[in-house]
Amino acid sequence: MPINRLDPAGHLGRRSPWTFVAVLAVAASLGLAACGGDDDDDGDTAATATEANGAADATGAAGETVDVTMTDFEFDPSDPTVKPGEVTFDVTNDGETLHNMEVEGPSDKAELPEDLQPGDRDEFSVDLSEPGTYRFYCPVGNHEDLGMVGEVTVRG
Ligand SMILES: [Cu+2]
Repeated sequence: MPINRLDPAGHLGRRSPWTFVAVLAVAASLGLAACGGDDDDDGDTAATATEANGAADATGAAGETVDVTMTDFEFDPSDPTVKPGEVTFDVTNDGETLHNMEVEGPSDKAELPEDLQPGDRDEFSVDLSEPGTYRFYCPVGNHEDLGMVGEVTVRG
């Protein structure tokens, strides 16, 4: 009887240290997890920044938009700077004749789907995921020669 009582006590006695070790192990792993969590947070911050850039590269929705005003015969701004990605040009014709805007991107050209009537506004997107400087101009008539040219700089 006393032995039976001692035995459960002994088990408990043996169990307790193990339980204590288990608690330590859990605490340690929680501590590690917490440290890991901090590391993950740092990693997430970097990953988020990378993802943001990746998203900008991959989708027009996340890309930069540049507002451009066309007059007779200039672009304003004529030298915008953007982040790499799919860039949208939101273009307004404040001139008194038809204009358009064509960007010679690294992989392809892009322009407004139709020449803009005076007072009209439209937008188009172009893949500018490669850093560099890309020319744009008005393809209507001789507007290019009249000064409707510009350069968009894509930051590296
Ligand atoms: Cu023009």
